[in-house]
Amino acid sequence: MQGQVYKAHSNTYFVKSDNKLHKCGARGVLKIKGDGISVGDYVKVERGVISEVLPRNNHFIRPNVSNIDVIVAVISAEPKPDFLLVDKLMISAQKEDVEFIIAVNKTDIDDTLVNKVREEYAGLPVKILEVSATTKSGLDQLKELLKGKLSVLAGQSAVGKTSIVNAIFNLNQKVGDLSEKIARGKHTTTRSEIFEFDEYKIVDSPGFAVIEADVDIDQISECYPDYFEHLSECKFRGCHHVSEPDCMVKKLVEQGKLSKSRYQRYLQIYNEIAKRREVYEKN
Ligand SMILES: Nc1nc2c(ncn2[C@@H]2O[C@H](COP(=O)(O)OP(=O)(O)OP(=O)(O)O)[C@@H](O)[C@H]2O)c(=O)[nH]1
Ligand SMILES: [Mg+2]
Ligand SMILES: [Zn+2]
Repeated sequence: MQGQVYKAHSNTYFVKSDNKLHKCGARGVLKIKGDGISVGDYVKVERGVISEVLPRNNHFIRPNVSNIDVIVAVISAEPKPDFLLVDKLMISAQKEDVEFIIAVNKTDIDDTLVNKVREEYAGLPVKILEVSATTKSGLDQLKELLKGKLSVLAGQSAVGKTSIVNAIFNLNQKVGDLSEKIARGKHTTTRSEIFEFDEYKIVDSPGFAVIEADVDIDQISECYPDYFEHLSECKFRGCHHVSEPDCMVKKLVEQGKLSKSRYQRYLQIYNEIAKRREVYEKN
């Protein structure tokens, strides 16, 4: 039998095949490898045991999902928006060549954040939507963009990812209490899982404060389309736009033609990746 992994609970996997969910185990070697089996994987099952993971179109570390068509980064005014996280999600999407959407949620309590988001991500290949899980405003438009695709909702804890899935599918899953979450750092959703409804397949994922973009230092600037288009105007061919002289990206940031805050976050991500490589090379 072949099918797709819809959810994974420690060593048990639920594989959808012939419109049914089958509870399966997995061969030892597949479990040991960290990225052995993930939600979204197409797998071969023999006698109730996953024996093989078929080649993936793409793979993400956090949330741990594969074969994704579109990433929806959810943000809200409360909890405070984390643009660093949005940037990292966008880097992953660029690297894996996956469509990227930013859903600004909770517009029923704040309608100003969307302007900031539009400014910050101007000219980039991203669709920015205003939604509210509470009033359901904007959800039809979001739904339209997700039709026929496997999408994943990602973003900080308590931005309303599960609330959006509930509102779209008229479900009644547990959502968290915002104040409790911020106080205790508790996540309400603990595992990624595919929800399927007609032509929609959506992965609701647990919120992460930090997410690792699986990119190397030489690849990161290529994951910034707004910087990549100016690379030929930089003095150095492989310019990282950090400490190189005559860098067009830095010039445009200084002139206010590229967002200063996005560039500062770029440096932060760049340094994080550089540090990780140093540690890796030492060991
Ligand atoms: N006012 C308002 N509150 C919302 C909206 N969407 C979600 N909330 C509230 O935000 C809180 C967190 O919602 P969740 O859906 O649990 O958030 P989550 O992103 O799934 O959080 P994790 O599962 O921890 O990652 C709950 O109290 C929701 O009622 C919205 O559109 N407007
Ligand atoms: Mg949730
Ligand atoms: Zn440069």
